[in-house]
Amino acid sequence: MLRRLLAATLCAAALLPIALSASPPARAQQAVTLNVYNWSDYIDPGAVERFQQETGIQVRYDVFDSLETLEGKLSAGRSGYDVIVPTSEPTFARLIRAGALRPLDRAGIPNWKNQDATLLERVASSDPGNRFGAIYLYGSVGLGIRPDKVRAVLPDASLDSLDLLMKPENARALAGCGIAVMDSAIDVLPSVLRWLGRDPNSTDTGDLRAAEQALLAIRPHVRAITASGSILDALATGEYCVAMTYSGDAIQARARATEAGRGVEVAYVQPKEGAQLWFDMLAIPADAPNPEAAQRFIDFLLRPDVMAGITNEVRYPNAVPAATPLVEEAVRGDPNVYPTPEMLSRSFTAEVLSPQAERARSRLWNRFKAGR
Ligand code: N2P
Repeated sequence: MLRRLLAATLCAAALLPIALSASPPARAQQAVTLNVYNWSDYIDPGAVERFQQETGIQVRYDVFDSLETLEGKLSAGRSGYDVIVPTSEPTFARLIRAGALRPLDRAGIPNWKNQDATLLERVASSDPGNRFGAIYLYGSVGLGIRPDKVRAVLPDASLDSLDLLMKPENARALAGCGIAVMDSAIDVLPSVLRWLGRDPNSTDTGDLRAAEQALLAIRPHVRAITASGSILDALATGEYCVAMTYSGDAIQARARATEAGRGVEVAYVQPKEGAQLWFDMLAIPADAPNPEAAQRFIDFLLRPDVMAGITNEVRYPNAVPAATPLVEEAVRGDPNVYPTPEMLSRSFTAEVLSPQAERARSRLWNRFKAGR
């Protein structure tokens, strides 16, 4: 026993210089580069700059715009990333099960406590004990639309339903002014199944066939099945009348369109059928080259002032309640940004499916893209 204690003490002593070098002087840290892999249009660039200035850690920042791309990059191993932002279900949960993530050391993340306990509990279904991830931002899947253009073509259509996109007669009518769907089976199929009145997480062949038929029926009217990032840009310039995408992306497009002042009006539709709700997590790959810098970055992001700046910029809600009073009134009061309890009660979340079921979904998706 004594020997073990002694060994532990020696070990701690040996670690001491490392622990000390984790804090300034900045000179010792100049060589550290933090490799971040985040969604596109998903941070306040000022926050990254501030982190670099405060810590002396250089940030190399890459972006992706679908879970498929993130999973592809990570499954190859040795991604070289220190911080990634997978959605809690299915990607984050899958990465945990595969042993691809490093447990967070809460002692190195004092701002961990700033997170909303109820939301943390919600994501604990994919990460029991919240060992592997802090909540970054969350949101829903719905439609970015140009209400005036849609009304001009479909004066009687209600603007609160996925019917706008999924009913073939609507899609046909709207084809001329532009329909887009983000290129992600993972984030689109659940809503299509829900619209059909089926289980969003169904693996049943009949359900999937129904989803495929519904998608193929609108396929001739869809102009683009493309990266969510390019949908945001095109929505902002008025290229699409209806685009299936992430909530904050549509709301960012609205803000950009308003700023440009060219008369493009954009709105977000959270489907009344029930929207898919997702949580994006801050996580560290098991083989991250700089896990300590990663922890500092996560801690920095969980600061109320930093989080508020991010929400103001990207129009997604965060899980730090102390940040809410610092968020602009218009953003904080927008039920499409911070969903109402009523919206939440109608929402659903994705689940992890078997690899076989995922493959069936991605084959279905490829047929939708090809249009046959
Ligand atoms: C940001 C995309 C939102 C992330 N452009 C969806 N989980």
